Amino acid sequence: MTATSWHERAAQLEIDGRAVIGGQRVWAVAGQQFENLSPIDGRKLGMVARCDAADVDVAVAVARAAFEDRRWAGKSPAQRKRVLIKFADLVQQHGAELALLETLDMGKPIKYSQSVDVGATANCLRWYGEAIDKVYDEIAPTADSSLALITREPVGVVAAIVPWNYPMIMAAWKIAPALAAGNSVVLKPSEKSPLTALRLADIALEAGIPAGVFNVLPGYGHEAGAALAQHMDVDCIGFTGSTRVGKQIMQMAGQSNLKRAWTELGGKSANIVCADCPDLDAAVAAAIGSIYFNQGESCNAPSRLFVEASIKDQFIEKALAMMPSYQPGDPLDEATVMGAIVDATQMKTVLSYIEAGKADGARLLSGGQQSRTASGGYFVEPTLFDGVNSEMKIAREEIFGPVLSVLSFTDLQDAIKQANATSYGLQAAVWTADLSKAIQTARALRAGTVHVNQYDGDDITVPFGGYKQSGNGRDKSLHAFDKYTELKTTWIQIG
Ligand code: TXE
Repeated sequence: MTATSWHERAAQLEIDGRAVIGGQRVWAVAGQQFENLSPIDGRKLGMVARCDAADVDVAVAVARAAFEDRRWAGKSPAQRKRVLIKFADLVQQHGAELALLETLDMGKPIKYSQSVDVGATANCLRWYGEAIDKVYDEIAPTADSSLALITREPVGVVAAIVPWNYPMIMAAWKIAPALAAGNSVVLKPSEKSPLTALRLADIALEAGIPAGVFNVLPGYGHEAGAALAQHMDVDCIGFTGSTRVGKQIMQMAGQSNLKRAWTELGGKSANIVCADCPDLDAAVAAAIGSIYFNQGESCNAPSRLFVEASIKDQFIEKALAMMPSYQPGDPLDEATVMGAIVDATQMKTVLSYIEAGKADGARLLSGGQQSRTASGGYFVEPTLFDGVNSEMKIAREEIFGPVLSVLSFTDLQDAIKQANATSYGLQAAVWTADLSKAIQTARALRAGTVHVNQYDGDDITVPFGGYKQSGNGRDKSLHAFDKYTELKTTWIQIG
């Protein structure tokens, strides 16, 4: 489709901002709404239900009832598999609409909404559907006089609170394993990007997920989100978002019913490029591509680039040559690779970090400005700082924008030490042709994922999550079932 036809389609879109509870589209009990604005041009997309504690009470009661009567949990894994695969197929059939909603709502390029977000969402639903009837329980090696069965059961009512950077994918990472395992779910999307989550709930119903099993409540974090985290009848919460809110979620879980709380939080990932890097062009392309992808709004973005001093000038020269291809463009143009920042607040945050970098004495080599101001939207140029050190604010805090900081090193052990000198521990990378050095460095890096000679390793089959204040538990892979199931032991006396 051309940019014009995407714009025409966007103009005809009808936005339904009502919540989905018990299979019905409903406004918030108190009748409150909020405006949904597009970061592409500031245009109002529609009104959305501003759900709060009263709506959470209704949705959790509906989800509990659905869990108790076993309308979903009581289906065989093979039956749940069929429904989830249909759900995945329907997500693909509705792919153009979902991609358009995602782009309009949070500003990412339509090219990636289609190829990455829709594809990964469908793949995630399909994979957990496919997996669930292949997971076996266990029998413990006890004495002959007894039999001890170790079985997995759904935890019950799962609340999922997700952010705005990959609205559909983050929702899928929570709901797919939770639903496959037989739970009921209440999903709260970010107030900055609620639209695709609401459509996913419609599509789930069409696929055959029984009403009440998957509910979606749009609303603010301190209202609907906090009410879910504090609720006495929510058994488990799966959260992705900032470390600040992740800490609050764990406190609220502890102060209420000790619901299981799983958090996937921020990052400040280090990418270490040694002078013996086997392919410098690939290292430059990965460093640049990974920080500017999704406008830098990725928790695993490699925002700290450690380059060995002897190759730094060469590396930066090659990096600067790539910058023109990452200039922000119209997100509805299929050629665009850098879209809009999610909203004015986030754009101001990113620009203020750029000012902090300059004030701290980092050298701004490229970008640093707002861009496409005439559009009425929120765009920031891809930005590259050299001469950064680990004490600077831009090297310590998560920016969540297209800002890359280059730090140089002469001693690998010192680079590893600096890479680990952060409260985060989501991802890291090392580039070297020396296998022993690669493995030793990968072992020393305190991160949930370490890449060697690449940064794009990503598959639904591998766990995703962090060490330290990047969170606990893991999304993706069979390990995600650990979060949404309880282990039960049943002792049986024999003879
Ligand atoms: O995230 P929040 P924000 C980081 C990133 C970004 C910063 C702020 O650095 O610049 O966080 O983004 C809900 N109780 N990440 O403010 O607030 C909220 O409604 C319960 C990293 O948008 O953490 C939304 O649904 N819920 C990150 C979700 O939490 C609450 C992705 C995330 O919002 C709540 C997003 C509360 N008190 C931001 N307050 C990543 N790791 O991918 C908010 N929420």
